[in-house]
Formats: sequence, structure tokens, C-alpha cells
Amino acid sequence: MAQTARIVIPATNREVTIPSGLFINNQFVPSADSQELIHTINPATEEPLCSVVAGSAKDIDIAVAAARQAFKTTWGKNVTGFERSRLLNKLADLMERDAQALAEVESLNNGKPVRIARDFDIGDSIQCLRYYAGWADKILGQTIEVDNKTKLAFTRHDPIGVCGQIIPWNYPINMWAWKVAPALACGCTIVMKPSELTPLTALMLSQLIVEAGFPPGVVNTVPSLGSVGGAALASHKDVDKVAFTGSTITGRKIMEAAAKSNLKKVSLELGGKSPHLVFESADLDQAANWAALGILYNTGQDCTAGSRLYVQNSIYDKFVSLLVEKSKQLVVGDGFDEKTAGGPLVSKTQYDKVMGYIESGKSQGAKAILGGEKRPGKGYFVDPTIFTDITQSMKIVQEEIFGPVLSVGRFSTEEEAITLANDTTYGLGAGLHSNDANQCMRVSSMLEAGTVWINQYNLLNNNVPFGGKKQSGIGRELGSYALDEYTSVKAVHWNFGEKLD
Ligand code: TXE
Repeated sequence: MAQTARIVIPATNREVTIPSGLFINNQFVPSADSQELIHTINPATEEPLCSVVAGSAKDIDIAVAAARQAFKTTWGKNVTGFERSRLLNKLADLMERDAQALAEVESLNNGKPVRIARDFDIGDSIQCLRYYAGWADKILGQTIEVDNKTKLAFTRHDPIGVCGQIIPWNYPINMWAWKVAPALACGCTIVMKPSELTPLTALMLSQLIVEAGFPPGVVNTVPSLGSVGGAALASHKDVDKVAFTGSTITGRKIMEAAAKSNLKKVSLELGGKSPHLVFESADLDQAANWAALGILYNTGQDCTAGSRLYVQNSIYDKFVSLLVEKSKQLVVGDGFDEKTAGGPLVSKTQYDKVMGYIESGKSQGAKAILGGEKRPGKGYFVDPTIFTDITQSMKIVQEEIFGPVLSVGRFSTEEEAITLANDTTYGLGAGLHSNDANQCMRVSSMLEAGTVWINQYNLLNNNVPFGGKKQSGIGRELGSYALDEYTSVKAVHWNFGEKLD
């Protein structure tokens, strides 16, 4: 098959050519031993988009060998931090140049509106590349006093080696940047496996890797099914680290495969059921804005979606009506209209899952005060849905839905709010709204989550670490903390004076 695919951008009728082969050693190639294809779908229309090569376990072997060769020769310890920085900055410039084209393909493949993809996902990814470009020549160890007169120890933060990176479909470009940027800054080489639902922009970005001037084998991209390419990466004996974002269930499999193969280093960014607390002193109008954003952004397909909202009794009725009003204002629909803020869910599977949870909420006795019904017409659209009259044991309160479905409960005291918030196996995000500074400090310190937002929600910065507690993950992305995930500390003990008798 030709190593390119074509899709037509509906708004402009423009044809875009996308590389459709596996990206290994800076070339797009067919699979070594398989004829399998990945067929992509436009979730807004349910129509096919295009097909790309599906990599096999053997293709993963070939990509890992390419990454190993690059690590030993042109990259790893053979490239200066300054050069890594220069190339990352160049890649950021190219992403900026191609932002609109990337956003259009992202929108067609994932469903998110073009404006959101361009201004937020891609805008943030460009910054992420530049942020880690800044770190590339500042990966420092320590000098440690051992014995002033005869001995010294120091540490080197060596690149960990070949990294397998397995990313999901909810933020295909963002997750690519979050993983690729720190790995390259530290001197690692990469085999990237994008989600089989959204492989297109990772392939477009691979073209930019060549254009930026990265040597062959430094970044390789193998679209593949999770059970094939993802599993092969996680269990590969010559992969030094696997970084994963996705479901908790798959995270467990990856950790097990890593343990059973070569004990490779693992970082996992998994699911969540994040609580959002509104106290009576809060600015209710603002809190309602953040609460709506918290559950509706990216159509709720967000690992930190604030999907459990708990409101203090004294303000409950007023707050809930404000929230309903704000949630109704979300413009859902044509992703190519710059006013659109919400798109469809990514796939039929995700649509069925979310509608199943809506049905379960109703059958377990929760009350849908907004949405909750099937929308007519094509596309995997789900209306914003708000449930009240919930109990903690309901499935919609305990399980990650990954759609625009919010459960609203109530509390009377601060202690009760904290108990309800922490009543989950997850620990990714949490939010609280209060104008009592002491309360903000008390509650934020008690919330069991990797990120706590006070009087805002869901905003992330490239220089602030992100990751989960409990069953939401292991390790941290972003900030200087991500550098630890891609380096291995070597302690060097140096004797410059002591003689053994
Ligand atoms: O996730 P998977 P799915 C949650 C969300 C969603 C649910 C299921 O609740 O509804 O997970 O989504 C690869 N070995 N999140 O099934 O399977 C797969 O190819 C190695 C939350 O799509 O975790 C893809 O590249 N890799 C999450 C990636 O894992 C495997 C984002 C994610 O897919 C594999 C996405 C295997 N055995 C879903 N099986 C978040 N934290 O943001 C699959 N994969």
C-alpha cells in the first residue's frame, strides 16, 4: 500500500496528505510482516477518514533496535544538551508553523473543535517543547562531600535509554508532547505508540521530527493495537522505560509486563474520579463556571474531569441552578466553527460506555436534572448531563465515566466534604472553592490527589508537576519532576588520596 493517506478537510475542501506507514529510522515504511491496517473514523459524522499501517510485534522489535542504535551512536551520551535544546526549539517552531493543519486533522480524528485543538492542545504542546528545550543543557547531578582530604562522590543523571511511550486518544498531540519533550531533553530515544483511535497527528509530527533535523532512530512511531504494539513495548527486554497514559486496567497490565520482562522503569498516568468541593463562602458564579468547565471540557474525556461535585447544604439550591444555567451555554457541534467548544466523544465504544453509565445512574435512582437523553442524528455527541440525588455507592459516583456526566452531592461540614472527596480508589485531581483562606489550606492538605485546584479547575502548566496518587498512577509528568522519569542516577565515588595498607 502507498505510504500516504489522503483526507479532505470539509470546511475548505482542501486535501491533506498524511504519512500512513510506520515511522522508523526517519522513514515511513510498511510493516515487516503484517498487512493489518488501522481504520480511522470521524466521530462527528461516523464516516471513515483514512487507514494507516498497523504495526506488529516484529515492527516494535525493529523500531526498538533503531532506537537502541541511535542511543548508542548519534544520541544518548553523544549529543550535547545544547544540541538537544536547539532541535527541540526547532521542532516547536515547526509545530507552530503547522498548528492550523495539525488542529484540523486532530479535530477530524478525535472530534475536538479545531479552535480548542489549535489554541489549547497545540499551543500548550509548543510551550512544552520549549520548556524542555530549556532544561536540556541543565540536567545536573550533585557533588557530595565524603571525606574532604581523600575522597569525593558525585552523581550523573544519565539518560535512561530507549523509552516506550504509549499514549491515549483524548489529547493525542498534548500527550505526545508531554512524553517526547522530556525524554529528548534528557537524551533518551523513543518508540512511540499512539492510540489506534487517533494515530494521524503523531504521524504528521513524525514528519516534523525529520524536518527539525533529529538523527534517524531518535524518535520512532508505530501505530498499533494496544494488545499488539503496546503489549510488545511493555514486555520488551531492550526497552529501558515505559511511559503510559490511559486506563487503570491497562496500566496494571503494563506494570505486570514490565515486571515479568526486564523490570523496566514504569510511569503511569491513569484514570480518575476527581472531586470538586464548593463551600458556602465561595464566589458562586465563578465556582459554577469552573465546575462546568471541570466536567465539560474535552467532552468530559479528561483524566482530571471534576466528575463528582459536592456542594455545601446552605448554598446547594442556588449553586445547582447556576451550574445548570452555565452548562446549557456550552456550544456543542461543528468542530470547524470557531465558536464551538464541545465535540463528540471519540468513538462508538466510548459513546456506548457513557450512555450505559447514564442509564445506570437513572436505574440506581439518581435524578438527571440536565441532559440524560440520546441526541438524534449522526455523531457520538452526548449532551451535558447532571445527576443529583446521588449516593456514594452508585456506579456513576464510583467509576470513571469519561464523558460529560456530572454527579452532584451535598455536605454540611468541612469534615464531611473531605471524607466524601477521598472516598475513591483514585487520586488524580481535586478542586475546592472557598473564600476562607484557612479553609483552603486545611482542605487542600487533606485531599488525596496529585493536583489540587483552589478557586479554579483543570488548568495545568508545563512547569508544574502532574500525576496521581492511589490508583491514578505512578510518577510525575511536567516540570523538573519529569526529568527524574527519563534519567538514571549514577553515583561515582572517587578516591584521590586514601591508600590501602
Ligand atoms: O484505554 P486504554 P481505552 C480511560 C477512560 C476510558 C477507558 C478506556 O475511562 O473510557 O480508559 O479507554 C494502549 N498493553 N482512559 O480502552 O486501553 C492503547 O492502544 C499496552 C483514561 O482507550 O488504556 C492506547 O494507546 N498498551 C485515560 C492506550 O493504551 C495497551 C485516557 C490507552 O488505551 C494495551 C484514555 C496493552 N495490553 C482512557 N491495551 C487518561 N488517563 O487520560 C491498550 N493499550
